[in-house]
Amino acid sequence: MSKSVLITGATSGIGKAAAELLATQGYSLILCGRREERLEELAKALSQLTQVKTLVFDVRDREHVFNILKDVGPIDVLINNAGNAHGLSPLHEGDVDDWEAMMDINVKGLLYVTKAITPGMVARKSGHIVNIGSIAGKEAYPGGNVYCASKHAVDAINNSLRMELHTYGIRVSAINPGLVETEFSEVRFKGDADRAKKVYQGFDPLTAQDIAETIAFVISRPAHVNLSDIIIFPTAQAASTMVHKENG
Ligand code: NDP
Ligand code: 8X3
Repeated sequence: MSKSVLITGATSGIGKAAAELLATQGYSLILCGRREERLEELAKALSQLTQVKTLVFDVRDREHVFNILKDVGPIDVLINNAGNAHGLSPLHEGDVDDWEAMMDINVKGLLYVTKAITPGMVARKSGHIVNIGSIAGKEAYPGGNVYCASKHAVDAINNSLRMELHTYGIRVSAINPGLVETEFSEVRFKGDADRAKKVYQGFDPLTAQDIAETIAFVISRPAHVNLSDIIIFPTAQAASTMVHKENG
């Protein structure tokens, strides 16, 4: 039987690219996100290749998360990908609603989904959890404050989970990308497409496909191999604040 993979945040960027790639590799998919139309469109396309189910929910809605995932069936691979940055202001100018969103989505949402899925993995003594962290979970940068805190939390959760679950034969892996050109910056800058575009100008950023390929590699290692913590940069980036751009 094909392995089942649940992907949060499958409506765009990294999650969508992962769904598209994994569909070609014989996994059955459970695709999650809030934008139902996008999910259905993707499911329709990928159902030519594999079995696809969609679940529409906001990871912040604790009760809904537990209810909707209660009957999801055995999940072999959980890809905790849903998340975003909201704003890039110094803390003293920051918008508290943005902070709430990042902590609620990137940290608490990831926890709710993981709590809903993990008991089944423990009972079956098998499974793989892949957490999409960030270089922002390894370093801080100006304006990153709460986003960095949320991704540092993902880093800590990833490490604790691995220690808690390795005795059950469950793998826990983190993939921590640098700059990936997706809808991420448009969300961060609240729909300001020009400002978002500038983030990725003057160098070759990572693509969602690059991260999808990394996910596919991580989950296709033999059962005794766990790639526990990966940092992946575009070649032009050496740290959060160090990007070599042409013309400055
Ligand atoms: P996108 O904005 O393209 O995708 C974000 C995804 O998260 C969407 O599918 C969105 O779906 C989902 N999402 C956001 N909020 C919620 C919510 N409240 N409930 C459910 N789903 C939600 O960005 P990326 O693909 O770049 O981001 C994916 C992950 O990668 C994030 O965790 C991000 O922090 C991380 N990352 C991104 C980097 C980058 O440079 N792009 C670098 C390092 C890490 P919908 O809106 O339909 O709910
Ligand atoms: C996304 C990459 O540098 O914008 O996590 O924080 S960055």
